Amino acid sequence: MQSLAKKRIAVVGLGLSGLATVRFLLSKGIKPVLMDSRSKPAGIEQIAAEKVDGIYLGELDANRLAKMDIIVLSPGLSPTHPAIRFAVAQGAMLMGDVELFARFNSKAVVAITGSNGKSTVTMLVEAMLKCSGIKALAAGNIGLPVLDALAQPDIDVFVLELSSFQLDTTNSLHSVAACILNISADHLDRYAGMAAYAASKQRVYQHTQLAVFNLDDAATTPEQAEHTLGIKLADSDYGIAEHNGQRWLKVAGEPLLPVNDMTLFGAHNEFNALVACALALAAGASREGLVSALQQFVSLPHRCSLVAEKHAVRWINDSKATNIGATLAAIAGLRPGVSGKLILIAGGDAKGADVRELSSVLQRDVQQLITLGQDGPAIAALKAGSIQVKSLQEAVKVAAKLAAPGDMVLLSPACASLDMFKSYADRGEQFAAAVKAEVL
Ligand code: UMA
Ligand code: ADP
Repeated sequence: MQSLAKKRIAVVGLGLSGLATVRFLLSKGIKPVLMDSRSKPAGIEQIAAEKVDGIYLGELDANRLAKMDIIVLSPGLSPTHPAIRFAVAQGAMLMGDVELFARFNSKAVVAITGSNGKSTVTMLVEAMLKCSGIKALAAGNIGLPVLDALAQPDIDVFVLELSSFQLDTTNSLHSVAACILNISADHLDRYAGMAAYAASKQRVYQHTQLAVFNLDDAATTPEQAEHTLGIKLADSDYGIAEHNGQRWLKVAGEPLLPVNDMTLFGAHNEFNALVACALALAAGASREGLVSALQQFVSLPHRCSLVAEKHAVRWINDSKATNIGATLAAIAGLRPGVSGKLILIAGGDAKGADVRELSSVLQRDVQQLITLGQDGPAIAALKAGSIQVKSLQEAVKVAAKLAAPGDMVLLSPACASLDMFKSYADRGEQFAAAVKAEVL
């Protein structure tokens, strides 16, 4: 993008990625116009007004946007916003921060998307590459904006977690390997349906040298890619196989390490580990690097983490389960290890998903359901004897009264947190605090 300096550029959205975009453009000597539909976006005080070409807050001004050559749109805003649509119809070029990254990046990229498991796989790939002596950096949806990552010196491989929102505004990202881990209902408040959501995810395979996909999930099959690698646990090349009397991860046809030597547990994490191995090998990792990373990996917080164990009751925080697929995976992974009742705390903002997909698992694997949040009543209606509460603290109190030795209390909401909390992390922290206050 040699001629960027001569363009009129608007950065729309002043969150983490918008602020990183502003920093990036300023570093190139470009003064962007800034906009945000909120009257007081959190990061506004970080911007020196004299350095930019105007800051416009509140309802997006379609006419001003239409005068732009390029609009860099934040992922939290939909490209179908009427003001954005109008500007694009008038000839403005729309892109996201990941597209801008792609146009300026010259280093290898591994790209990871999916409804669930993205952060775990992203961190695993980064760890595998680092353990192989390769300078890798995880960025994207995981938290570090890609343009901040691009500014860091001496990186060999960028490991990018990409959301469907980011992929919607990305066209020219080249990668050495890319994957869709799985596709289950999520963000249906923004997409017209599952087909549109899946099409957005498929964009990760554009310009990849190796498309890694989930053989058990047809929607992840690459629609266009030169080289593909399908993975499932029962597969013979990348899968789980008996070896020396134990279950081993098998990678590229050879046993890698016993599953019990991994710090991660549950079937979904065995799959995540296999995918991470395939992606990391494609980016130059060694098999020794894969093994070290899998043996040392420290689980990310709020993902099936043990908060407390008291009177033989385990309290598990899976606040990161913000959609139905994640909660189903958590229950499938944890239920076999519970001798008593599974008490599930769920609910929040279901983002337009059909919560009835939880129904059979609620009947079969959950003995007591406690619900909260705006879609709590719809989830409670799926199981007889459910208890609806008004707060997470109340949910913990109710669970503590019902729990007996051998039971597990699992916060795995199947919903976004934003109707009641600042974020999934805030929800997980409030849960942990309530559990500690109640039972420790
Ligand atoms: N917003 C407005 N008006 C605006 C701009 C934003 O109301 O003009 C709202 C959005 O609707 C959203 C919030 O502000 O509720 C933040 O949106 P944003 O686009 O400014 O977000 P950033 O702070 O830039 O963070 C984004 C990703 N957030 C989203 O896609 C919503 C972060 O992923 C990511 O870590 C960060 O860029 C760095 O790359 C978070 C996320 O929730 C974890 N992702 C979703 C998910 O994982 O389900 C997709
Ligand atoms: P993401 O970044 O896509 O939200 P995370 O790695 O943070 O994914 O995991 C979020 C939740 O999704 C976890 O708490 C777990 O319950 C579930 N999960 C993780 N990996 C998978 C997978 N491969 N398939 C289904 N669910 C998964």
